Order: sequence, then C-alpha cells, then structure tokens
Amino acid sequence: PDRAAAERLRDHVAAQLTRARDRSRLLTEAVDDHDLVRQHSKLMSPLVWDLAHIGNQEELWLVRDVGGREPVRADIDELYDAFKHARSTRPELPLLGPDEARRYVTEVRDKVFDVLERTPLEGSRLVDGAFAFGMIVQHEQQHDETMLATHQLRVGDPVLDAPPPPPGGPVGPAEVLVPGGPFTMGTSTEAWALDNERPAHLASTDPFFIDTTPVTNGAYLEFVADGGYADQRWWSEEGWAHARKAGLVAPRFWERHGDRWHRTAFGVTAPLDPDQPVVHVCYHEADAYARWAGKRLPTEVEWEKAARFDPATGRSRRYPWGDEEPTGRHANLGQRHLSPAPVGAYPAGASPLGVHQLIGDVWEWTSSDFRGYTGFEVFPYAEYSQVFFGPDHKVLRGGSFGTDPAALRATFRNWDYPIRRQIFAGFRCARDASRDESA
Ligand code: AVJ
Ligand code: FE
Repeated sequence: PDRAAAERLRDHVAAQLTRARDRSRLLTEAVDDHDLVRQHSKLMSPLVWDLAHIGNQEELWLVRDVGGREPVRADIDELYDAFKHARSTRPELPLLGPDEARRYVTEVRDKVFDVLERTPLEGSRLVDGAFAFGMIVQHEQQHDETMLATHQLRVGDPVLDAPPPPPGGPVGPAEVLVPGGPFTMGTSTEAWALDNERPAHLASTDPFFIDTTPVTNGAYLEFVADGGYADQRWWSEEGWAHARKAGLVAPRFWERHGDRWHRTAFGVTAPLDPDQPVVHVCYHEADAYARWAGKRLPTEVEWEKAARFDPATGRSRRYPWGDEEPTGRHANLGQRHLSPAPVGAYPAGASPLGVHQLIGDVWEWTSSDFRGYTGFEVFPYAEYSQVFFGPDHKVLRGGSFGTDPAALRATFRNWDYPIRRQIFAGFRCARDASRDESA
C-alpha cells in the first residue's frame, strides 16, 4: 500500500530498461550492417541475432506473460530460442535484418512501457511483475556484455571509445588472511537476484589466504616467460590436453613483437600494461598459473566470503565496500572503460579485510563447478540456470568492466566451459593457511 514506493520502483524499472536499451543501441549502431549480420567468431552470434533475441525474450516475459497481451511476432520465437540453434549456426537462419530487428525491439519496448504503467508493483515479491522486469533488464545487459565480447573478436578499425581507467595505486600486502568459520552465502532478499543465487544459507571455510588483487599481466608474463605453457607439471590432465590441442602459448589477444608483448583490445594494439589484471584466459590457464605460483584457485565459497564477510560484525555485506550500490568510485563496471583498471585503482571498493577489485575489472574463475545451492528452486524457468548445473561448467564471480551494475551482485554467479576465453575473464589465487599462519 505504499504508493510512493511503488512509483519509485516503477521509475527505477523504466530508467533501467532505458539504460540497457541505450547500451544495446550503442553496440549495434557502432558498426555497419555488414558487421551486424556477419559472424565474427563461431563462438558468438551475429550481433543482429543478439538484438532481436533481447526483444524476443522481452516479448515473451513482459508483453505476453506479465502483460497478458497478444504476441507481436509469434512466428520468430523459434529463431531466437537459444536452445534451438547453436551460436555457430545462427548466421544461416532467416533472421530479421538490421532495420527489421530495430523496428521489432522498439515495438516490443513501447508495449512494455504500457504494461509497466498498468502492472501493480506493490509488495514486490519474487513472483511478481517487478522481478520479471528486473530479469529482463539483466538479460539485456548480459547480452550487451556478450555483444561487447563480439566487438572484441571483430577485426577492423576501432569503433568503440571510452576514457582510460583510473590509475593504479598501493594495495598493501600481496595476500590477505580470511578467518575460518561460517558466513552467510547467497541471498533470499536481493529483489533482482536470480534463482541460482538463492537461498541465503550458512557456508563454512577453513582459514585461507586470498590474493589482494587479481593476477596482473606482469605477473602472468613471468609464467609465460618461465615456459609455463610448455611445462606439463603446472597443468591438470584435461588442461594440458586442451592447451596442446588448441596450441595455447599466451592469453587470447596477446601478440609478441620482438621481445615485447602487446595486447589488442577493440581494434587498438598497445604494449601490455603490466599492472592491469590479465584477461581472456581460460580456466585451465588460470589453474596452471596458480599451480606454478604455488597456490590454487579459490573455491566459489571462499571467493564470496572474501567479498562479503565482515569479521567485525559477522555479517555478510551486499558488496565488499558495504551495502551501497556500486558507483564509479567503487568498481570498474558498466563499460565505462574498455579495459580492466590497474590494481589499486579502486581503494574505495576494497573489502573490510583489504581485498581489492573483487567487483568489476575481470570475471574471476573459481575452482567450483556450477551447482544449485541447498534449497535451490527453479525460477522462473529451468533453462535459465538449472540445465547448466554439473561438472561441465565452472563458476566465475565478480563481473568485468563490461558488466553492468544492474546485472551484478556480490552473490551473482556466472558460469562457462573451462576452455572459454572470449569472455572478460581473469582470476586471483588462494592458498590454505597453515596452522601457524592462521593462529
Ligand atoms: C549467465 C552469461 C552464462 O549468456 O549464456 C543470456 C546469460 N542467459 N541469455 C549466457 C543468459 C540467457 C548467460 N550467462
Ligand atoms: Fe539470452
């Protein structure tokens, strides 16, 4: 019955929908029609597929389901069903062309604003309209990050632009000791949390050390220079087989010019910045580096504890810095910059224990398989996350410079195959604390 609160929620939803659409437009208007319809990599959809798929999901959930309206284009549902066609085959489908796709998403959005006006949002519960709108905002932002990854794979002159990230700074000791014991993991109260982040539950760890920052290009280069890619000792059996077969010698988008390494990002080649987190490594590379460094990857439980646990109160925070929403002072999110920021660039975003840059910059590989928490309930459909549970996918945490804050929480769980490196993924290391160290 708080009408003012309901109006504020409605304005918030409208603003988030518009922000997501502005970003989708930026990513799809920066290139010409040829680049919109072509396949930049077998791992990715044509950009024009992502655009119409965004509109189609919005039509299914908000126009038809929440709004109870007639379909706009029931005839195209099958084309934009991600489970019906593998990404590599999407260019051959009779897709909507660029202009048709733009008209389609605009028509859907007009209807959605009308539905939003008429849908009661009061008493926002998991199953009501507000969650469905939040799910669709996040879906669009997730595809925007995917489209940004497609831009990174695109060959040609640069078309995207953004100011450089803020400069790095001091971060203190290289590792932080996280005390053992229980903490609250996951959430039952974040309004827009997806099914796989729920419910809040107690999880426990032994004491462990975690790196203060993500592993940098400079540190990773030492592994490369030490012959790490040619030394089977550092690799898991599966990782070694993959590295040999795929011919891995360095992170994706690194190039060697004489005795110096460069990195190409969004069409611009520049010397490797040794202080930026390494990005575009697969799980197996992260796992091999960690073994070479005498460490290991953190589990997902350890990562979330480092990101949320406040030892002074015993409470889990919403974010490492507290409960306030991320701003540009806290973290490198939202495509504000087109690269990770050097370590120490976000002192205001550090956790109570002094761990930096857990949120933003690069997705961080964890050693955990993607599974449902105890008490997991499918919502609103099994295809969102449940069908991906199991040993085939590893969990990534924390978001990247290309993740929008609307689609990220400290509880947010991303997942991918351990061989993937087109996503904006890096990692940090952890290690067990010996009894002496943890005393
Ligand atoms: C959570 C990023 C793994 O892109 O496959 C988009 C998000 N789900 N459309 C993906 C998603 C449905 C998902 N990830
Ligand atoms: Fe999707």
